[in-house]
Amino acid sequence: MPIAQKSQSRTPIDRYVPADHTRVAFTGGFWKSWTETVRDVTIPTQHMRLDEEGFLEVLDFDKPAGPLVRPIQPSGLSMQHFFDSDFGKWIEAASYTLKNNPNPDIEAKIDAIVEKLEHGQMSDGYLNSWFIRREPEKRWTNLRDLHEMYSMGHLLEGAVAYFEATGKRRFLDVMIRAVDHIIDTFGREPGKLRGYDAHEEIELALVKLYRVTKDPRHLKLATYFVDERGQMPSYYDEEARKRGEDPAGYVFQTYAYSQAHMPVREQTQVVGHAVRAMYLFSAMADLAFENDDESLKSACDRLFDNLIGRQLYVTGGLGPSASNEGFTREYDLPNETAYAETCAAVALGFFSHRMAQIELDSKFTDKLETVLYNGALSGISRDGEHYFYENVLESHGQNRRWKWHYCPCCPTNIARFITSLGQYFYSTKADEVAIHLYGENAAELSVGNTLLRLKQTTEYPWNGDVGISLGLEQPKHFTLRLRIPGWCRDAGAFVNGEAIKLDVAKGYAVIEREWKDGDEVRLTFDMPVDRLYAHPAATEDNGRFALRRGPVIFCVEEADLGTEPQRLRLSSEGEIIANYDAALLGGATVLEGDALEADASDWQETLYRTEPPALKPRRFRAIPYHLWANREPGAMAVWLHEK
Ligand code: FUB
Ligand code: ZN
Repeated sequence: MPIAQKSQSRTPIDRYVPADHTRVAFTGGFWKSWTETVRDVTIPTQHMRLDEEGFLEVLDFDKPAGPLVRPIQPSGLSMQHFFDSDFGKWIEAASYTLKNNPNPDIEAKIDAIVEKLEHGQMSDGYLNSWFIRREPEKRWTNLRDLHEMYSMGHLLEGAVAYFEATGKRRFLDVMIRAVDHIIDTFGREPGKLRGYDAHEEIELALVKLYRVTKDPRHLKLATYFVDERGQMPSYYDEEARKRGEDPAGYVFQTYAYSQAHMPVREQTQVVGHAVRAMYLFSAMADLAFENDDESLKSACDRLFDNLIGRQLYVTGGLGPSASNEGFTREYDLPNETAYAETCAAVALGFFSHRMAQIELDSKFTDKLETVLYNGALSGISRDGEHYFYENVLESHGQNRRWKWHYCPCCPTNIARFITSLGQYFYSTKADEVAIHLYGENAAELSVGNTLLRLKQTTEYPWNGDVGISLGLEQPKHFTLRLRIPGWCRDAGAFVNGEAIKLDVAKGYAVIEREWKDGDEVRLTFDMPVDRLYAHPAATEDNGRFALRRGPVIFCVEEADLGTEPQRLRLSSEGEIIANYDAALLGGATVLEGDALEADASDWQETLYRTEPPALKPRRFRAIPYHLWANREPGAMAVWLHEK
């Protein structure tokens, strides 16, 4: 099948560039304590876990490989095949903190890993601790199952981040040599393998590398991997036969598992493994941006719409099924068995954010905000050192946060998301500044050649009042685009105290004028408590609603209720009040109201009877979903039964 070509008559893609996260400081408000906790607790403790769990030992290239820390699974993969990815992501997350908060101890730990990687790297540039130490003869023989490029991709992202934070080139040079080796090995040129890794990741990492090196070969390789994906006959069939295996014996049965069942531009439904899908789509958005590729942009649009229209949990979680760590049928959104991996929610943040740089539309940044305040943030505990891999929307108390995981891909992913958070708040281009997210911070942005100092003063997401002050050396004419959140039905805007009529384009209020130092914009977003109902095809949620206030989705926990929240019946109309509780897990808004509880007191040993249970009135309290499972064990529900 021919590779889809860029349309000649395409509309040029209008691009925004994200803020430099090191120039966005969370000086107070909601994100201050989260970013500090991740920097001061999460990053150091993750290194401790990597060490004490035996992960770092895989880098002792001079020693014979010891017993496996993680056994081989039926797919042929051990988690240990991709331990390199965990160092890569940890280095990336840690690096994002270093510029503004130099930390010689963390830097020394990164340097020690880099030294070992450099020492172990093969003379042709190949770098993967598993294959170098255990099965050198098998390298590049199973791209379908064994994650070689996935691991290298994460090391590459780590190397780029570390170089940008410290200016040290050593790790970057190691990884450029590894990429040179991949360029020599893969591609359409005669003598090369026409392969691509089944776990996407290297594609977006290569775009990051290209943005640093400006070496067109790096962009070309990323483009090749994305264009080659799903071409038939399948590389994975051919590769399996070369290994002497019958391709029909593939454990996951379909290459849809890896979004490799058809060329990416022909895909219309989001399928397969959720993290893989989001990494692929992030790379596609990157390449649409870099290559001005309208056909890739259209594919991303279709897939994004399919995801948010039919396959996304209300929390921004995605991928309901454990069996493929991913998608099943549309509208299949079970709550108690939701897989909704933290990595997938974080990666949807990556994808949404990238889409917003190509086309400024709040449908993208609304989802970025949803994952940020809900389905991704739920993946880390308030103390910063316990995690969820699966982010269920309902529990009977069996789901507890863990200190480390059998497959610890999620902790470093949520860490890198939060340590680079500033980039998601703002974007700029020529004479425009876009504000995507709200939360107290102080930022320095470049608008053309002008330095703009922006300061948000707000209690968001607990309160919908946002003050934005502008600092400029001299007056400057530019357009400010301010996201009006999709959840908000009544928004107001004021410039220097005067109400202005909202001119909204694709969900962003547009204010074009000459701005001067000291100008103040104030936004007011009405934040009532909303009851959200799901599409009837999402049958698990029939007869239930979820509570949302602003960007935050709430849940009811047994810790507040004293019984299982599944027993509650809530009215579709009764008043639900929002109160700020300073004592709750560092401070959070909670919702309180009247409910009915199915009374079990007259049932004794009866399991079934012809009379329904009596309903007794009581109060209930709901807390932000991202804070659940930070107190004593117990049941939880996001979707509550309607009376
Ligand atoms: O396979 C590598 C990572 O581990 C995936 O992205 C996660 O889903 C977990 O399986
Ligand atoms: Zn994960």
